[in-house]
Amino acid sequence: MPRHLDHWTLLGCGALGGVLAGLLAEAGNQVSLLRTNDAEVRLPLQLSWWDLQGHEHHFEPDFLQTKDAANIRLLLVTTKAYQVQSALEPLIGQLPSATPILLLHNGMGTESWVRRAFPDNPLLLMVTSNGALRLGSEAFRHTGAGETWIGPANAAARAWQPLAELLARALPHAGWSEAIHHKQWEKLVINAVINPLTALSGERNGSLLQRQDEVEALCEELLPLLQRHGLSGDLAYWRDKVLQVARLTADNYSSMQQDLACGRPSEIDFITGFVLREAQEAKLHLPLHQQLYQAIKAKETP
Ligand code: KPL
Repeated sequence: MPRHLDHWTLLGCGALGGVLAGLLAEAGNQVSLLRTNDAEVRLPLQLSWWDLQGHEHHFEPDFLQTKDAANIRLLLVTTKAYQVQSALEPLIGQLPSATPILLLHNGMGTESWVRRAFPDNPLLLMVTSNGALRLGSEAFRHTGAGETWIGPANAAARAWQPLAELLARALPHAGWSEAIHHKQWEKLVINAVINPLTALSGERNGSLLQRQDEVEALCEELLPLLQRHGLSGDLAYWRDKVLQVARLTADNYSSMQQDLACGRPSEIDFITGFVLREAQEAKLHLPLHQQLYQAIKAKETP
């Protein structure tokens, strides 16, 4: 089993990153936060987070900068998808090639760049349905228990399967998946339906329970693409899967709704944009998803 498994360095500390940092620290792992940009950090860094039972926790992670890259043994990237490249770029040639990189974000499409930039590092992908909320720059709340999966994106990553056990000690449910791309696609379908619809309406996820025809039509358009990527499941399967998440997260605002409401860029290029690029390659037309993409882009750019 590779050494230093219990020292995690997190790049990106948004809602999910903050909660993961808290859960990992609570389970006895050493947690460091890395900044590769010049953003100022107030030290000592004190993170507060609230668990699912509403209990408050505090901890003080180490704070690392790009110059400390040689000491990073395990890198968990939890930035938004559109920040992955700029956040990792300063680490090219600095990060030890034996250090595994774990990518965790909504959407797909960052993997090929990371693969090119860090060709020798073990590359793992992570998918989670845990809910998290950012309450302030250093305060987070775990809002929903979910499943977490990690799996290999290259051959070197296969030796890192024990990470799944380590995560399982910290998170409600975590496991290893050799079919991690399928897990990513499943989450992608959910995000491609729930996120743009709620971001445009400004409503909570539960509002989609009254819009089942639209949910179904969006799922139907995706079916040929999903089949092409080896995902079985008929229309009823995908519609019910999306509606189940809408039901379980009924009181939540989707991340895209929150991003647009706060004037931040959205992850649309890595969710619907990724879907449309894949569809184009397969010569498939997805007019409803195309419309959603354009509508979000119009709302995103003032
Ligand atoms: O992942 C999500 C998101 O908001 O990005 C869902 C599952 C839709 C929960 O809100």
